[in-house]
Amino acid sequence: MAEVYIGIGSNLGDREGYIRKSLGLMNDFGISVIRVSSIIETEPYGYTDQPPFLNCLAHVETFYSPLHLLNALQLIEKTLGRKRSIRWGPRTIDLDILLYNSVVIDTPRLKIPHPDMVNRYFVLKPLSEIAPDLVHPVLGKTMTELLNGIKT
Ligand code: A4P
Ligand code: MG
Repeated sequence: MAEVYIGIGSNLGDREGYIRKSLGLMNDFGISVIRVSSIIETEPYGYTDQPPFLNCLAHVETFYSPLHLLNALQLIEKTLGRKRSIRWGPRTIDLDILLYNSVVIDTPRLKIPHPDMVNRYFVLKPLSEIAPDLVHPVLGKTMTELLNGIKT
């Protein structure tokens, strides 16, 4: 059984509804949701000409391998009407694998830990809420330390 943290974001339509539905679909797909962080509203990061996001994070347990998990999450995104257009652009739902046990993967299709998570408030804030002492497998720092590192 793997311990996994999944970043969830939505900035189109009924944002909270899409987040709730994605959590229900994860459970249906054998991705057991253990805990969900608070939902926070954040300004768009990267491509900024788009509506604000609702972001949160789910701690899940699953028997899926990392690649199978990615496939399942992409199927859930598709089910909830996600259309891939511009990179970092608006979306009904975005499900990113942030951490999978202490696994490190660096392939074009899948990168774990998520390479940009350490720069993102909307990832580190909820991680610090539900897993403050969890250690980043590459950087060796806790989520709280990483969050403090990006505060100006
Ligand atoms: N991929 C590689 N590693 C992973 C991983 N760990 N988890 C690949 C999920 N997918 C991973 O993603 C493109 C490809 O990344 C996938 O096909 C998969 O094979 P995508 O979801 O199709 O496209 P994207 O989300 O537009 O691109 P990207 O680079 O994944 O963007 P992010 O990192 O998802 O960022 N601002 C705020 N405030 N809140 C947000 O949630 N999100 C984004 C998107 C930008 N700005 C934001 C937010
Ligand atoms: Mg994504």
